[in-house]
Amino acid sequence: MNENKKKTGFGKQLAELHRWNGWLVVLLAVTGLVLSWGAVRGWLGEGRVWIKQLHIGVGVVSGILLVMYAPLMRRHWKQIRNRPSQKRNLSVMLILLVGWLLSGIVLWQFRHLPPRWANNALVVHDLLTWVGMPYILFHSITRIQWMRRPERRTIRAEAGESAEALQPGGYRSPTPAQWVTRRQFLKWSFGVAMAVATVPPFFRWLGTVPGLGGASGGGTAGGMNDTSSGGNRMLPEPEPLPDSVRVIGGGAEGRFRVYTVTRLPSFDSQTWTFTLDGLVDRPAVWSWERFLAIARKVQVSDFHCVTGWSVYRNTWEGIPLSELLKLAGVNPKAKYVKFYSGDGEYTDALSLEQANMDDVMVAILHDGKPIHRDYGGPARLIVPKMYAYKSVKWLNRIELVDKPHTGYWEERGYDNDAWV
Ligand SMILES: Nc1nc2c(c(=O)[nH]1)N[C@H]1C(S)=C(S)[C@@H](COP(=O)(O)O)O[C@H]1N2
Ligand SMILES: [Mo]
Repeated sequence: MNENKKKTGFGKQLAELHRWNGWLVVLLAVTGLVLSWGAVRGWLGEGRVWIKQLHIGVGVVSGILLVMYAPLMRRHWKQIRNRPSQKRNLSVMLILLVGWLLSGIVLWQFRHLPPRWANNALVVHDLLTWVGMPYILFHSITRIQWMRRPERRTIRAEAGESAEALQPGGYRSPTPAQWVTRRQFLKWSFGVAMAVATVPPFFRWLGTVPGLGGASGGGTAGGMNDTSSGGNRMLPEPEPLPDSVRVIGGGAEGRFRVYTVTRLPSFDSQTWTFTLDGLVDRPAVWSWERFLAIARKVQVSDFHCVTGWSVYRNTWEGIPLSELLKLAGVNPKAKYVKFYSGDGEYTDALSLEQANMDDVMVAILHDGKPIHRDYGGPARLIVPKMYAYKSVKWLNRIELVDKPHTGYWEERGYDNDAWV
């Protein structure tokens, strides 16, 4: 009696944890998918920062749940020792939850950790999602009542059926054949539908993982050297410096994720111009050809996105911003440098002092190739010491101003202080 009561309490506790865990995973899945969905990043704006906080908060709560479950685990495992499918389920869920939790903590605290950790954690977090989400969906959908007990819906007891065959409520168990067919059918058709839905995006994702078909050592990020019709039409092509030709960084390690807050813009050397104006002595507008005539330098630097990915040892060739500013003659009234993207939407700014750091560059080549349209070509800003939201893509205007300017992402909640 006593023993029985205890068991019910234990079972209730487990059921409660299971239910909570279920809802938390749903919340994490929804917020996580929104966060990783590049296309909505632009119009989410500030909302993205909120969703990220929510995702982290829910993640922490699910970690607490795991800690609460830990002391119950031994007993739970004993209880299901004769049920292989439940044991498999439990193991998979624990691996998923612990993996998500640990990689999530790294992504959350990445500012305090070496950048390579964050990169790997992001791959682990994504991979677990690709494997785990279909698994969990399958697990929960095939376990809802209607799937588990198809007899309840369909196989009503015929009048006059023998009483022992009846279950409470006047239903009877299906014959094994009926049961297996319906259940298997639903399960398998659901499984196939899910495979069809997840396999293609999974392979697209695989292509973005460094070392797994994604650009790794020596590779320029997927078609970054592609100057064909899909991208820009910038002629003549820039003549790379010897250090660029030799790719002194050894080839970028990692892969850029293409970000934009507008539709991807395209540029043509016939119409493209680069403007430097505002509080300067000699404002200038360069054509592509004249822009290419300005002396360039080559640098090797790492590139860090605040969302957790990095690309290491990029060999950038371009005009050091300090040289460009010298060329224009900065007026003493100027305090800030404002950057405009040719997408017509994105802007950012640096203080004059930050802008004069020697590795801030208007880059036009990456690993010896013209920067592809998708990655900000023909010219993009590079601020290696700061998170890449400062690195304005499709840069086509620099203005010297006397008041601070709040950039696109800063306007939407990002820190104006973007030091890596
Ligand atoms: N014009 C423009 N510049 C931009 C962005 C953008 O959306 N539009 N995203 C910024 C952010 S947050 C990052 S991480 C990098 C991404 O560069 P990539 O798209 O070449 O990987 O560009 C930065 N510059
Ligand atoms: Mo970013």
